[in-house]
Amino acid sequence: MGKVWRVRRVEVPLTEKQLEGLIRRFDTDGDGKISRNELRVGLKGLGLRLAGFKAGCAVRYVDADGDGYIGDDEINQLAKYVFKWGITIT
Ligand SMILES: [Ca+2]
Ligand SMILES: [Ca+2]
Repeated sequence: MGKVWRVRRVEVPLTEKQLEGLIRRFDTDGDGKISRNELRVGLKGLGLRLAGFKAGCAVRYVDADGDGYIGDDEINQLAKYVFKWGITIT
C-alpha cells in the first residue's frame, strides 16, 4: 500500500533453481542433454552478450565426463556456474 512499483525495467535475479529449470528448456531436441549449441542459442535468447563464448566456457567447465554435453547430472553444476553471471529477467 502506498508503494509505487516501477513496472518498467524491474530486474529480478534468477535463483539457481530457476536457472536450472530455464536451462532444461534449452534442450530443444529433447535428448535430455544440453549441447554447446543449445546452450549458446538459449543464452542468446536471454540477451546475454558473448553467448557463444560463454557457452563454450560453461560446457568446458561443467562437462565432468567429457562427452561435450551437459547431461542430467551436470545441469545442476551448470546452473551454479551460470548463476555467477547474475542473470536477470526484466
Ligand atoms: Ca539436447
Ligand atoms: Ca557431460
